[in-house]
Amino acid sequence: MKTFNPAILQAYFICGSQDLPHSNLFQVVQTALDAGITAYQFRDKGPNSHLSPPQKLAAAKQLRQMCAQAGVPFFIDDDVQLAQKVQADGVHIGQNDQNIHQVIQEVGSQMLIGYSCSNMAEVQAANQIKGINYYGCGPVFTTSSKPDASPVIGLSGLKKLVQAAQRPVVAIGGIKASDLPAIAQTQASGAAVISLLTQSNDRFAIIQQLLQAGWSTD
Ligand code: TZP
Ligand code: MG
Repeated sequence: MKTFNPAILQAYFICGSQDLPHSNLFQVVQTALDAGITAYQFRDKGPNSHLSPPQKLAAAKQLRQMCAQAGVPFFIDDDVQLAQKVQADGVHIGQNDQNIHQVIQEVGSQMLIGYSCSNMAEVQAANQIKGINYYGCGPVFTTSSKPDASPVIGLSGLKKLVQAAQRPVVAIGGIKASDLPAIAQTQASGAAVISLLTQSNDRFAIIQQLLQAGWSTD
């Protein structure tokens, strides 16, 4: 069993090739690791991904190693097979991805499991499922990184989901640095971000702000 420390949700960086059309994925992730992100998720999907399946496997292997070297948990989005191939620390599963019960059965004893919950019904259903470590709740704000995102829930929606959740929550979707104190006030355990870091020219400063937002440690 992997032990799960909710503090890994504080500064949770997500990206894949589709998020970095003009820069080197490995360099960006290495900078983020050096600056202190607490988790990294390789999420490579959609029409703008520019990795073939073999390139995706090679990238996952390299990113996995970089995270291990930094002592930062490495998650894979929506691809249990790939996560197994590279011995990821965890998988993140969406409501429309592989069935969560199947995933728990296949890898729950080896890997951490995150699950996306965008509304109260999804949180309440997820609370009944044994073996999930955290929920990703959002989009809190409008996001341009996920074209098929669920409706925006806002800070008040996030707060309600955090209250109902029987697991730690990482907030996601359209989060900017100026939003972090308000997000932390909802008692979320952290923020998961793509564009806040991929589109920043001062990743170090942003990551300090993520780390210092005053997260709930419940
Ligand atoms: N799931 C819900 S919103 C989102 C995902 C993967 C995208 C988050 O990206 P950004 O750029 O931080 O809004
Ligand atoms: Mg997904």
